Parts: sequence; structure tokens; C-alpha cells
Amino acid sequence: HAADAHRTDLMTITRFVLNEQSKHPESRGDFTILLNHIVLGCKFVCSAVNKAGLAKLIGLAGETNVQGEEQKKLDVLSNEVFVKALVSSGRTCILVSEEDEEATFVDPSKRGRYCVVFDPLDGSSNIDCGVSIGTIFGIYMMKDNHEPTLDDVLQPGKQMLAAGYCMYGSSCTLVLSTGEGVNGFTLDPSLGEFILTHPGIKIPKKGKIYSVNEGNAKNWDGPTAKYVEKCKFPKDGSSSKSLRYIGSMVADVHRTLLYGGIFLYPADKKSPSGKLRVLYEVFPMSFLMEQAGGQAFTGKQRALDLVPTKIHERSPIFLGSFDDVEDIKALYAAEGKKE
Ligand code: P6P
Repeated sequence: HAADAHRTDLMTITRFVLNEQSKHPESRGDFTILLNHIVLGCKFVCSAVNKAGLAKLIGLAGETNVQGEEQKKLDVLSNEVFVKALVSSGRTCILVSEEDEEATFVDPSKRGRYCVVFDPLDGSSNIDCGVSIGTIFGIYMMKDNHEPTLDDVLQPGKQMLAAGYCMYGSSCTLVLSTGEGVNGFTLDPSLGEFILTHPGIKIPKKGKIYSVNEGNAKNWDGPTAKYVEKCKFPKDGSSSKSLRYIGSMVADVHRTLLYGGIFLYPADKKSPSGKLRVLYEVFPMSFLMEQAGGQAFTGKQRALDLVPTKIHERSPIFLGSFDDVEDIKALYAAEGKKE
């Protein structure tokens, strides 16, 4: 029966990526293999995060768990899992992780053509109170077949081949773009498979929510302060926006992608480059937003045009519904004219 078809015609993420790959006959399946290893990492972290409360995986490194083993902190453990999964894929040459000060150059015997930048467990300070956290990743192709150098990862976000995040919350949701739109997959724990649940995600053109840490208001610059003021006291008679701020980027961005609105982490006097990291927070989320019909702005330029000079560089970011980001771009442009 047609009604049953969707239940038996399981579109797993692996099948989905293989379908995508079939559109590129020249590809040798390397990307599919790489993605499968990222998915494996996400499944492991999902399982560890869900057990965290029980197995005392949370808290500081050095604590012992019920088995008396020394426990690694969840983000340290997640990082090790992703690094091992990515190296063992045999398809990577450089890895940049939020957890590692230096980039990892993969041994020539295991080297492939892809560079992966990732935050293995973003928002991990929220684990202990059960707030959703996530893995964020972006994938570059190395510039050309030479000895890999940092230049292969210090590329503007627009050069990314793919980006995505996996959110560990009430369900485990993986949102991915390979440059042809955005698709969401939900882990079916009974199958251990990510199933396509959100095909072709498009962000509403305008939203009713703004998402920012109001606690930093005293340090904001003019355009950000003016924009937030407009959200709260609109002059054009429209209704004010709601404030939703979870403080976990993956959760705030996921809500913005599905419901619309704008997420802001502005520069402020204390942190002139903002707080979020360019390579593995700003670029992947900006890539997804553009692919979903939204946009992402740094206060000075299109976020994906930024050329990073350091692997842990930060940038202010305003991302979300196209029209909402347009509004704050106008305020920064007006400020620029005054200078
Ligand atoms: P603040 C979490 O620590 C994080 O890196 C992001 O996930 C989140 O968006 C941001 O920092 C929250 O920062 O300064 O508002 O607590």
C-alpha cells in the first residue's frame, strides 16, 4: 500500500548520499566513505551523551565512574572518537578540531584528499543540565595534490564541499548539506540508522524570533544595539519578536533553520571578534543557512567570503532568515557610511 511505502522504503543517510554520488559519475565514492565515518562518530557520541547522566560520563576529566575507571570528559572522548573515525576512513589529510590546539596532519599511509574541520561536542558546558548539544563539521577538498599544509584548511567557507551538524537532544538529528540544499535525518536507535525525516529544509524568509545573549547588551556596538531595539520596540507598528536563546549553538541554529528568525553572536567591547569560531562554528552554520535560502553576515561581509588566517580564529556572526539578516546588514551599512 502507498501508506506503507514510506515505512518500507527506508531512505537512510547512506542511501541518500549514494543517490547524490550517482549524480557525479566521476566520483570514486570517497566522499560517501568519509561521510559514513562521520555518521559513525555521531552515532557513538549520541549513545555516550544519552548515557552520560547514568554512567557519570559528565563532569571533569579525572573523575572515576561506577566501574572505577578514570572517565574522560565527554568532549575529550568525542574528539578522540571523531579523530580516530576520520583517520581510519583513509580519506582525510588534515583535521582541525576545537579540542586540539594544533591541526592533525594524517600519516601519508592513511591520507586522502579531504580536510575536515569540526567541533566534536559544541555547547558541552550544557551537558550537565540536559540541554541539547551537538557536533558541527565542515569538509574542504585539499587545494591540489601537494604535501598538505594549513593553507588547505584556511580557505573561505564558500569553498566547503559539505557541512552539517548532529544535535543530541530528545532525538538525534543530523542536518547536512552537500551543496544541493539541506536535508535532515533522525537516528532510529532500533535500526542504528539515520532516516531522512526533513527533506529539502528551507528557512522562512522572515521570522518572529531573535536569538542573542542579552546579558552582553552593555558591550554591543551601535548597529547590534539598534537592531535588538527594533526587535523589541518595532517602529513600523509590527509586533515585537520573541527572544529564544538556549546558549547551545546547534540548538539555537536548528530552531532558527526550522522556525525562521535570526541568531546573533555579535562582536563586543570585551571580545572584538565575537566568541564563535570561524572554521567549525561560523562557516558550517553559514553554509547551511545559505543552502536553506537564508544568509549569514559577519558585520562586515558575507560570512562565507571570510578568509581565515588562523585555525581557531573567531568572528561575529548574524545568520538566519534572509529578510532579518538584510535588516541588520542595512544598519551596519548605515554605520559604515557615517565613518
Ligand atoms: P554565551 C557554547 O559554549 C557556545 O560555544 C555555543 O554553543 C553557544 O552559541 C555560545 O557558546 C554561547 O555563548 O556567551 O552566550 O554563553
